[in-house]
Amino acid sequence: AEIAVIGLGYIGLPTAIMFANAGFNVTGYEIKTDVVERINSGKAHIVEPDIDDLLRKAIESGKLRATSNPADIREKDVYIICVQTPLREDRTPNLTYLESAVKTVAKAMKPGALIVIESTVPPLTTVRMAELIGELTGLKPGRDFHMVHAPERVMPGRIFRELVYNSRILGGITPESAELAERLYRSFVKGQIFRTKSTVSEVVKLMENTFRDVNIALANEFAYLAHQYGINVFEAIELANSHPRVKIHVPGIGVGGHCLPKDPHLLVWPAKDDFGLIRLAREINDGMPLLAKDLLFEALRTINLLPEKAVVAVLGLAYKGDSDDTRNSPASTFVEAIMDDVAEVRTYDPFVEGTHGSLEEALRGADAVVIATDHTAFKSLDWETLGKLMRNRVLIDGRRVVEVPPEGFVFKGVGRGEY
Ligand code: SAJ
Repeated sequence: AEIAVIGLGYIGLPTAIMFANAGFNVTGYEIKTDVVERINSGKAHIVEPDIDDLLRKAIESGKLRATSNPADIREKDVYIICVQTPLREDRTPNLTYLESAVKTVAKAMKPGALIVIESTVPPLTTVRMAELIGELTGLKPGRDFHMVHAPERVMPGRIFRELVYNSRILGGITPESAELAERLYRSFVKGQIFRTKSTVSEVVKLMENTFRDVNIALANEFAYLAHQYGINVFEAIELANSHPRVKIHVPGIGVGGHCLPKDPHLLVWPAKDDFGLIRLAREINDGMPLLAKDLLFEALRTINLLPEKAVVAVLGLAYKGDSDDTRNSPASTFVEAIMDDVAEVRTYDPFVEGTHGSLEEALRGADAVVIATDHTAFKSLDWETLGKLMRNRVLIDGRRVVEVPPEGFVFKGVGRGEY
């Protein structure tokens, strides 16, 4: 079968590579022409373990080619849509990328084609998109073409392993659609494959991330409590988790990335009723950078430094450890939240361009350091030496990176009520 993958981002590119290396002829369609050029020269535009080797293999074998020309994806057997479905300012889903991808496919496809949506979408979207294709082409969904929602469930940083070994949910608009998709995905998936209806797979995907978001919100609420009672929330969580049926998540400076901050909103958006728990969890998690801000200002008060005089160095810009992805990063929210109140905000991240190119430069003459991302490299820093570069020594840990507060620092951390 000839495959076209629409959208070559964090999910589309790895998926295109997997199908190409499984032996399919894959055309990757992407509107950003600089990305297309890069990929065709064998270089990935995203950071992910093993991606460069696997991409080079796919390009050199001639099985994968990227293009910005819609004519190159005409009359393929399979279309796999991997475009983003972000939120608008008002927290409603922006489906314009998806709709435009679907229209591109409708123009290019022939009868009998299988169309797969891997993007995370609000419930009922796949059925609606099938209807839209039907209107645009005059073809009948389920009879003249097949359509499936096959949500991606991979974790950045482990994408190639999880693409192979995770189980996969394939939601068809008809049973036959799901069967066709199963045959396709079996070419590289070693995990279980479950077939269901498209609305079920849409809900399943959104429930998974909502489950994680709500659980993190609970952990974050426990962190607030720990400050009230003067205890270390991490010690309490570890002890609670020794119970056989308790598994509390990890509190921190916030919940970022492209999925968790968005998916709970997508889940409830088409529903008629209001869903308080899911919305409240989002609010708690969105508010965490402000707890970190409070801790910073408390610490500055301890050393009698007015915020407007303070030089603050933020370590980490990525939304999570050892990633270069800054989408919805709590670090950015934190920076914005303190920007107008302090003299200077500096940023340093080993994987992302910040205001300063090295940790030492960022810390020289600074009054406070705030750790906003749990990069492995931050866990073994020599604070005694780094402290000597600083004008004042305030250390705020938003991510449980510092286990024992270093000597000579005023230390505060999210959930660290004991200091
Ligand atoms: N975080 C916490 N506490 C925790 C776990 C995470 O504060 O206990 C924070 C992280 O620091 C980060 C954010 O949450 O800022 C999200 O990170 P993550 O590692 O939970 O998830 P993502 O966004 O990298 O990937 C998630 C995964 N979903 C689940 O684990 C249910 C992944 O499997 C999905 O494929 C992905 O979303 C997606 O694309 O939907």
